[in-house]
Amino acid sequence: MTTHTKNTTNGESPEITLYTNHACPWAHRAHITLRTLNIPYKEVIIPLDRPRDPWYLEINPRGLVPSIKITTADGKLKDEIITESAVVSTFLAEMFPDSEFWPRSEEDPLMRARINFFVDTWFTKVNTFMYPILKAEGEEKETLGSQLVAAVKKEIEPLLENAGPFFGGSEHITLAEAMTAPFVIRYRAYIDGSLMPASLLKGLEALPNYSKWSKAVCGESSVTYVFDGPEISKRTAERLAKMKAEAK
Ligand SMILES: N[C@@H](CCC(=O)N[C@@H](CS)C(=O)NCC(=O)O)C(=O)O
Repeated sequence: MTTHTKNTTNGESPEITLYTNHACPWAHRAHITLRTLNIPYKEVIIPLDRPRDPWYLEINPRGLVPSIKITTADGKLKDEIITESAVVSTFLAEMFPDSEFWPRSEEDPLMRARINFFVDTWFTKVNTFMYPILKAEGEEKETLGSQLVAAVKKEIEPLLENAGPFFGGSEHITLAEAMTAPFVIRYRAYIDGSLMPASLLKGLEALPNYSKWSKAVCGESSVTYVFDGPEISKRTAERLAKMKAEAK
């Protein structure tokens, strides 16, 4: 178990345990949120290459990471379990308010709507290409790669017009980045590991708003501190090879 002991922005000390695996993009969302909001936590790594232990299935009956367990210093929450990465990050953002990361609804409902729309767009219009590209080979990989670039150009580029460098003109990471950064940074690792075509990088770099934003995202320590690109790329390549062998 690793312990991260930074203080929270408001000085209170909740006890949070994050059940995670550093290879998981969904768990990565929780890491980014915890680190950005400066929330102390302990981490328990859940191995994903074997069936979950019964004790973990009691925490999360779905057997997935991430999950968190939280007890607050004021005793209002005692060993509460929260699961599902978007729910975990939004819960933390509301428990530990930081108006740059996720404004309170009464403060700025429009910004919340904009962030929600951005995240929805990323996952419905762009990220749907990621696994098909990873699985494809040769010409098909290239074609899907250019379709992803076209989707970023059409759907994401206009939403990043006022990025500064983060979403909505923010100088700091917002929930929009916490939700999408695990994938933005994986695209780079997959291109480096030849699992995604190099033409994808060229296409994305030619988009001025996305290019500036993604560079800022991938340079943030809250995004990089648990991310090992070559290792993730290697593991993904192994998983894909296994899936292909099983399909034969
Ligand atoms: N919708 C879930 C997805 C989480 C998820 O799929 N986690 C994967 C690792 S990346 C997992 O725990 N897989 C274990 C399994 O399927 O047995 C979330 O957003 O938290």
